[in-house]
Amino acid sequence: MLASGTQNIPWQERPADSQAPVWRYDGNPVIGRNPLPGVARIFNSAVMPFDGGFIGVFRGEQADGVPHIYLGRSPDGLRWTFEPEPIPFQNQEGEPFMPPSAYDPRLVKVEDIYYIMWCTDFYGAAIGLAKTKDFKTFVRLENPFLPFNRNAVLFPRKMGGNFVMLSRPSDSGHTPFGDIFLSESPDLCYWGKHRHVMGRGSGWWQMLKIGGGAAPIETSEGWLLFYHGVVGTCSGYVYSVGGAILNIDDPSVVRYRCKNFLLTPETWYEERGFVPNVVFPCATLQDAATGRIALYYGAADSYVGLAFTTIDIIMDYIIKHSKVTDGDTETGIR
Ligand code: BMA
Repeated sequence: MLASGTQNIPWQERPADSQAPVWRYDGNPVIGRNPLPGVARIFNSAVMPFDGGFIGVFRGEQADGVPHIYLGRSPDGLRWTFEPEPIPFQNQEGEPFMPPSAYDPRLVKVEDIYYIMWCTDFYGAAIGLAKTKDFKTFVRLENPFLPFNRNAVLFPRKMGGNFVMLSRPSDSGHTPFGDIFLSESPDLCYWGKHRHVMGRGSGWWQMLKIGGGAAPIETSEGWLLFYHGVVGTCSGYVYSVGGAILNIDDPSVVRYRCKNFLLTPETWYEERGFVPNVVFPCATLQDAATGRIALYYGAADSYVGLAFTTIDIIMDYIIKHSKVTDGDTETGIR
């Protein structure tokens, strides 16, 4: 059962002839090429219900090749309009404070504040963090971690009085390794109590590296996490979507982890693009009343795709095909 959610999320039933745990929207890609002047591609982006509709932070690849985060709004989660300029971040003194570049944003609401996490340039790839209450003023907070790190995502509520954030320590390049860790903070400034959550493995599609995806979803079985898993093939990396269920009180402990991918590149917009063979989950919308889940993912570093599942289908599938390792099930401190 889902702990919370919103109504009127985008939805399509699973095709009658399909047994897939996650199925694609038949109108994909939701966001195509050249979505606004000066932006060649939008992908790897996160959305959230807001003000009776939906709002999102979008990775916009500018025509000069530099990525920045653009704000988008939608009445239905499908048709998006974007602000023409990147989000104008400011520091805590109210002065402009733009990151040199910003990509792969996630968006999470904790209590009554919205937080944006992204991969920033902090003398190398690292996590950037900002907050907003109204999507008008965006205040940058301290960068949580030292370089190099990517794929940060906050849990949507505090645990034991602390914020909890997943991240994936990395290098500053294409990172041929990587496990998911979590860290806690009482104030979003000082971070500690670092724990290993899970490593690559259990399935060839995720044997090179993994990274957090959408904000974990609270369910009666634990935190449902959609993440990405990567394999290095003869012709490059292939990114798939994986699923795990983390212990609700101590999410460094993995209860179930699906040995099968949930979604892997197989359509033209996933296999063909700026970086072929990438499905990269960044956000979900969920409806607690119906159990419906809409999953937003980047496709081939070129498009935004949308897929669907239900809480019952996805939990059954993950539990039925679960294979956890000792590294997954331990608290993750050495
Ligand atoms: C990763 C990130 C993602 C990207 C992926 C595939 O390292 O940079 O933004 O989607 O590579 O290119």
